[in-house]
Amino acid sequence: MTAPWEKAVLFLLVLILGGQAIFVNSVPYDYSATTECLAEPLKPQYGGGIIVNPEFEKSLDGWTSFGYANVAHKVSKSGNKFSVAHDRSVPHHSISQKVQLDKDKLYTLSAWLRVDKGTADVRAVVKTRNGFVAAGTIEAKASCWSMLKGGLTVKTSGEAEIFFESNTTSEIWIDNVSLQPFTQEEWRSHHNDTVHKERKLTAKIKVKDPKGKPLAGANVTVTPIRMGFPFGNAISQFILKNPAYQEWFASRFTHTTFENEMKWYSTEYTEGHEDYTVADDMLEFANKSGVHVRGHNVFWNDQSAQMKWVEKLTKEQLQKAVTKRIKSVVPRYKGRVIHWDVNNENVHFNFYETKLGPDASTKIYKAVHEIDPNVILFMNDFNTLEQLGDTNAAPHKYLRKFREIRAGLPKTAKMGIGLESHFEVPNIPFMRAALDQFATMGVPIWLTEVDVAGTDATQAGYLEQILREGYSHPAVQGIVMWASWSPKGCYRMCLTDNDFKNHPVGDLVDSLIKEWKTHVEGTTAEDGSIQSTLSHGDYEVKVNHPSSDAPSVHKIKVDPKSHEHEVTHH
Ligand SMILES: [Ca+2]
Repeated sequence: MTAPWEKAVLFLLVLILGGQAIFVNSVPYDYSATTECLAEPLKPQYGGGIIVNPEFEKSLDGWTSFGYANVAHKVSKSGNKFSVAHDRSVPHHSISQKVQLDKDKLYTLSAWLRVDKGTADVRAVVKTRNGFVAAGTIEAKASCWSMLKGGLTVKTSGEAEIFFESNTTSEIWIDNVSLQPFTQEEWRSHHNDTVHKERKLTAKIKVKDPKGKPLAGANVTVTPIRMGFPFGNAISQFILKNPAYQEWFASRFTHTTFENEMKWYSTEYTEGHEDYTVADDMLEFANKSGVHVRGHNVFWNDQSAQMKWVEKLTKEQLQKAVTKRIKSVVPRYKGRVIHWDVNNENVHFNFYETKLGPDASTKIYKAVHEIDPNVILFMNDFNTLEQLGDTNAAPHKYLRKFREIRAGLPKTAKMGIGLESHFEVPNIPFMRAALDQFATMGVPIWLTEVDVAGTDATQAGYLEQILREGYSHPAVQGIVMWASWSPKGCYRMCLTDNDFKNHPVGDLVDSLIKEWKTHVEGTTAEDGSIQSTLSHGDYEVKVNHPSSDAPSVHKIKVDPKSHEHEVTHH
């Protein structure tokens, strides 16, 4: 059997430059990930990439002790060979391999890990000339093997050393390690492949005359009206009285989230005095503009986001208040919001669990589902893609909470994975590897609050990397940015100034929207049809033919359910 990586290196990319065809070996990206713990590890991705002796078939060749750990070579009952770092008195005493890293490349890392007792968070770390770079974390167990998937880039080219550390001093078992470098061109080719497969399709438009006969030689112009891929931005209540803000927003985005206005502290700041006026008005603006709304949020699990009156309630009183809140906000917006962030920042915080018991979140999700069975119930949290240092929010921790909540819900309940994406400096290979892990859940994944801190020259470049990675990941189904405007500034990132003139990040967003939409013009063939590659979305089709003076105008929707469209010219 041919290993996937062998097929991969046989794949040839043809670049046409100045009329010359150049053949480049391009390694396709392996999007697979395993989030179940297995009795035996799977083969290393890419045959191990640049790792020497990745499967430990040749004893410990290429590997050395890191710190003061002792390293052993072992064989399982089924004959699998692996390494064990033992006698570890501190977390980083481990096993390592020296590698040469290039600052212009992106590295995808994977490894299979196990511990000898209990569980431990095991982290892959790369010691570089500029310090230590974290590349990914997984919870390793004693009974089975867990796959760590991550990645990194480095600031300076040169020798580096990869090792695994844990938050305990138990043995770490390591096997089937892979570190695969990708050039920038290869990384872009992965984006292009996904965009072609997931965001576009070959559409056929057949033009007929009023008698139903194919109309050859007709000039057809296909102009995008609305992007099919959900791409949005948060809004604030300032949009209600500001026509310039309304025009700027509605001409760009298909989806939105209200920054604060649906939150409990906005609709019932004083106990018993509910006021939905602002949220209702914003929803009306969104409906009028054809913009879909993510409901944000029923509750926020952060202690510091609670009203004074809520903090003072007894357990019984809080339970009543929680039920009342659900029965108030969920029916009100039933059918009018596509998602609910149900108990925001579930992974980081536990206000409701602390007050009401460990299954408080599950009960809340269930109650929302019972009232609005069609709304997608999202978990929504930060740092999972953004900060490897925040180990409380690592992908495996997020998934543990996700599975815990899902296990308590009826099978019919639809859940979604919301990744806030408040970035500083993105680690793009890690971001992709984390999304691969979430993709194993088979539910909608959205980047829900994308922004980049800082206003320096790097901000637009980082935002571009993040948005392209999200748009080009096969499992991501929508992106909403967190750049709602207010006269006093934005949360962390403003796309425009106060006159709605673009900042560099705004120009970037506009250029991506332009790139992601497709325009086509052509002439129908003998069979009256024109065929072209179009991005998913709504289009206006204008037909001109010498048989009539005026053009005819039609609307079509291009999505995976509809490849062929028929229009009648006058
Ligand atoms: Ca092995």
